[in-house]
Amino acid sequence: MSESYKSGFVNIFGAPNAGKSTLLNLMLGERLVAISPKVQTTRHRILGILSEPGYQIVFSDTPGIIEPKYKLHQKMMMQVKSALEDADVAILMHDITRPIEEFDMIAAPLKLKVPAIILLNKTDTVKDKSTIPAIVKQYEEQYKGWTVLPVSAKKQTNTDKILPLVLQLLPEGMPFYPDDSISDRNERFFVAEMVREQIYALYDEEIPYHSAVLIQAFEEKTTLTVIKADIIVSRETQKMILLGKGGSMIKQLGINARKAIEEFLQRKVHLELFVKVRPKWRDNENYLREYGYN
Ligand SMILES: Nc1nc2c(ncn2[C@@H]2O[C@H](COP(=O)(O)OP(=O)(O)OP(=O)(O)O)[C@@H](O)[C@H]2O)c(=O)[nH]1
Ligand SMILES: [Mg+2]
Repeated sequence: MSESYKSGFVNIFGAPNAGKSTLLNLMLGERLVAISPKVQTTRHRILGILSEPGYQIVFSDTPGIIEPKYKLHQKMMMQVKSALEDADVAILMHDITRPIEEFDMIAAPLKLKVPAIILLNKTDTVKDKSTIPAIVKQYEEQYKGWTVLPVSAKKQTNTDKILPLVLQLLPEGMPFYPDDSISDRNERFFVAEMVREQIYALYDEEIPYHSAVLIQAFEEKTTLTVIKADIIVSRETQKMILLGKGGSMIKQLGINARKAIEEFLQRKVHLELFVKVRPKWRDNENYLREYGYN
């Protein structure tokens, strides 16, 4: 007897830094979306599409849920809202070492009407592993009907259980995307994200939170791809920090970002970065739109 085809939207929600983007990359087996130890790395809803014989899962990575302080944050939470609206299955991620009350504060306002899987992530950081079953039980009792799974997305502990769980909950249906597409976003988007990821990795303090990356040119030449990108910051002082002494920091940023982009595009890349100051861009509707935050 032939099995029916399954397809649906599996949207990942949680607090900043829970490991949502790490999970998306793990499920796709590809370094698609940006990850960093700093909070608020993801600013968009980003689809990651997994097509296999018999099913297509359209995962959505979403920004960590926060109380908005800027228009940028409001846009980020709009992205979360859109993911709430079309989810067939929700994955709620939470750092297992954080209190359950924090999870409640995130989960309750979502008012989920779809089946959910709670992933208690970062079990590798739990010193006394024997405490894990009791924590899981606490969530199971509070969230009856939802499956609770302790995992480490980073160390890939227990993560082989995620896909079967998702497939159990996935509705029957036709595929939404061609089976060779991996995302709804184009190469330019991911290239900008890679520059941003390297900014998160290289700079401390407020720099990453004040930075946006705008691809100005993306030209495929015969032997390489020429990419020109603007890095937008809010203040002149941030520009100085980005550049570093004698341009040393931006040079390093360029090298790191180029390596990541070359790996992604599987092509040689020539990358030029320009730093521009746009005061208060995070609260400016026009700038936000220009930088792709809709
Ligand atoms: N120790 C440990 N670290 C993890 C695990 N999963 C993710 N991380 C780390 O946690 C940090 C945040 O991971 P992300 O995947 O960027 O988290 P996110 O939920 O997408 O964060 P935002 O986009 O800011 O909301 C990164 O430094 C990851 O390497 C895990 O299982 N164990
Ligand atoms: Mg993320």
